[in-house]
Order: sequence, then C-alpha cells, then structure tokens
Amino acid sequence: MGKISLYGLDASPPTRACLLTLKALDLPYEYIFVNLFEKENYGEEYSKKNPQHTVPMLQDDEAYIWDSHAIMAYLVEKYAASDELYPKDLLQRAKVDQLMHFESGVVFEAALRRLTRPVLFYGEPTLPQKQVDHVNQIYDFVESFLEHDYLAGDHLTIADFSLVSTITSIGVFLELDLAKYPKIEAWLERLKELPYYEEANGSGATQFVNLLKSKNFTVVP
Ligand SMILES: N[C@@H](CCC(=O)N[C@@H](CS)C(=O)NCC(=O)O)C(=O)O
Repeated sequence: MGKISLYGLDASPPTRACLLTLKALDLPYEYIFVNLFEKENYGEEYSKKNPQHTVPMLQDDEAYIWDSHAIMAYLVEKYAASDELYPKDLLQRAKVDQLMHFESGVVFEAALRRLTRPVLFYGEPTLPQKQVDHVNQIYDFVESFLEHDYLAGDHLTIADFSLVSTITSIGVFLELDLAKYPKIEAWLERLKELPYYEEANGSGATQFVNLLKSKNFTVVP
C-alpha cells in the first residue's frame, strides 16, 4: 500500500466526505491542512498538483486526485475489502453515481457554494431570500430519495458520505425542520451512530456552521 495524504480542512463538506470514507475503510493517512483563507490552494506547489485549486485532494504515492466523489470511488475501488460502499453491480453503482452527481451539481455547486462564497470569501452581508429558499427543494429531494435506510438502498455507500457532509452544513442558511422531514431525521441518526462520524463529519460541520454564523449575514427579500 502506498502513502496516502488527504489535503483539506474540516469545515469543507467534500473534505469530510473523504474523511468518512478513509475512516470507514480504516486506512492510515496523513491529513494536510490547506488554509483557503490564506489562499494556500492558489500557491505554486498546490496549483501544480491541482490546477482547479479545490480541496479535498488526495495524494496516493505520486498520484494526485481531486474531487471528493472521484476520491471516494478510487479509495473504495483500490483499498476496500468488499465493494459494499461503491457496488460493482451496474445498477447499484448507477444509483450511487446519480446521487453523487446530484450532490455535486444540485446541492454543493448550485446551492451550498453559491450561498457560502459571497459571505465567506467576499464579505457579502446579505443573501437573497430566493436563493435561500432553494434549499427547501434540496430537502424535499433528499426526503423523497430515502425509500430505504440509506440513500442508495439498504446499506451504507459513499453517496451517504457525500450527502451527509452537505446536508449537515446547509442548515446554516435554512434550518432543516426535522418534523417535516422524518426520513432525513432517521437517516441522520443512523449515520451519527457510525463510530467515526463525529470526528470525520460532526465536528467539521459545526465548524462550518459557526464560521458562517460569525459573518452575521442576513437574508433579504
Ligand atoms: N465538487 C468538488 C468541490 C470542491 C470545492 O469546491 N471545494 C471548496 C471547499 S469546500 C474549495 O476548494 N474552494 C476553494 C476554491 O474553489 O477556490 C468536490 O466534491 O471535491
């Protein structure tokens, strides 16, 4: 086995999705903090390794991979004893992939990043109500996806890791009304039972929420 390093920071949801995967697989790794606020991800060294400048980034010996979904899939394919977290069965895998594309395009990019960037990086004091309301649609989607105990079926997959990282963060913009979303509530409870949940996602999600709250942004019509 090669040496694995994960570049990222706990407040970053996709970094946490990868931490959950590393912990689930019980893989030894070095965790390298990347200070986005000091623009370390735009430094010469980092840019050579990841020209998209994003975290997380995985280093496996001499190889560099970025995008949390690609990283999680790679880790399971290469190191897992079974394919449970990322099934080889074509249909089951398609279900996991469709959820990860949903997380990437609809949840992270179109909602979470769109709301976070102006407040966190550009000091924007307000956010438009319409953009915030969009979060409701995401909660509706996830509730409707949850036909089983886990998102892609009756067992845990990397799609759960991906979506739990963003769903536990986006509430800082529009709180998740648990009474309205009982399936999401039960799913979150299930994930919180994982012995590595708090270390890999819980504490980082709290950091993210507190960071955003410290900016005192308001939502305007
Ligand atoms: N789809 C990517 C998103 C990665 C991403 O945008 N990460 C953010 C932090 S949460 C980042 O690196 N932002 C800094 C930048 O883009 O300059 C993934 O899943 O890895």
